[in-house]
Amino acid sequence: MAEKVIAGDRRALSRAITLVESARKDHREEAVALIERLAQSGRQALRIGLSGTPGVGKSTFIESFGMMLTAQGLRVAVLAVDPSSARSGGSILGDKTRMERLSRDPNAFIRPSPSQTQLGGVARRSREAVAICEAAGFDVVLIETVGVGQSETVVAEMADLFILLLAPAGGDELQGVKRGIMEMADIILVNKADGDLKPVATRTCSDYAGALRLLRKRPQDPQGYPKAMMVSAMEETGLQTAWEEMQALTAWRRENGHFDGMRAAQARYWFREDVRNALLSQLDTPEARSRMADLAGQVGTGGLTPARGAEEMLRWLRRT
Ligand SMILES: Nc1nc2c(ncn2[C@@H]2O[C@H](COP(=O)(O)OP(=O)(O)OP(=O)(O)O)[C@@H](O)[C@H]2O)c(=O)[nH]1
Ligand SMILES: [Mg+2]
Repeated sequence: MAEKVIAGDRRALSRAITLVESARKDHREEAVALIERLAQSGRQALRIGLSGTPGVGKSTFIESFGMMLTAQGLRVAVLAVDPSSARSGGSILGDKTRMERLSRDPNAFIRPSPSQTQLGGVARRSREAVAICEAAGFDVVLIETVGVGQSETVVAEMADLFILLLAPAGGDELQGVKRGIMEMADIILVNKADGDLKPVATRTCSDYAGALRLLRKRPQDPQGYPKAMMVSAMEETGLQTAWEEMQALTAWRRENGHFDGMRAAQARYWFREDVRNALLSQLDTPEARSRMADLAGQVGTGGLTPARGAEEMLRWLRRT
């Protein structure tokens, strides 16, 4: 399968992603071996994380930005990190029909997000899907997430560039974008800078440019970054400039060791997350749950102190 993925076989690519999405234990072992083998390909894509609230224009942006890149001869993969399986209308699955031009483009590959509820599991799968697309020779991997709390962090931890898409907003409120999210952004794109919205977009953009300048300087940024810029995904304006900024920032980071440094830090992060998640999953068996419930009952009636109960539980886990 690894050979086929590296050779650019589409079906193998889809099957490889299905494999890493599987929760079955034997599949997991195969997946770990596959990812290990694929890592030897030494190929690197530019991984771009994209976040934004529902309706801001992520799908429209990915379609027009993706089409622009493929027109330049680049191969583009699109993945999604979607923590809630409940989402229907805005899911990338429904989008495959909406991203109509891009999904028909032979130089593009769009993978709907697996329906999942647990962010930890989604994160690992998406990260491995990124690695698979990278080994398959894509030049750019776009990872989309809807802005709902933790998922931005997850995406930022697997991307070389984190792009925040925002809508033009009247008033002086900075759209309630959390400081933590702002601090992750490498480039803010104010979308819908067209028609009647243009003047509002201009003001929103300069508001955010100002807000970005107030943030603490990060070592991975050259002078003038992070940047806020205007685009119109619909009218396809500003996209080339945005792409040039992304490339310039990436080039600088490569030259200054930050690109590799960030990837190394991310690898360490995911290593720790995998250990943490594996430990947590030990609590997620029927036996463990029933043991927990039993001990919790005893703690509730005062038969056991919380500390003693926890000790009992850990001892039980080590035995099993
Ligand atoms: N005027 C204008 N409208 C846009 C632009 N980009 C997207 N829209 C419109 O905004 C609406 C939402 O666009 P989507 O691309 O579906 O937004 P999304 O962020 O993918 O939304 P979810 O998938 O629900 O999270 C649609 O009606 C688009 O036509 C733009 O550049 N200008
Ligand atoms: Mg969408």
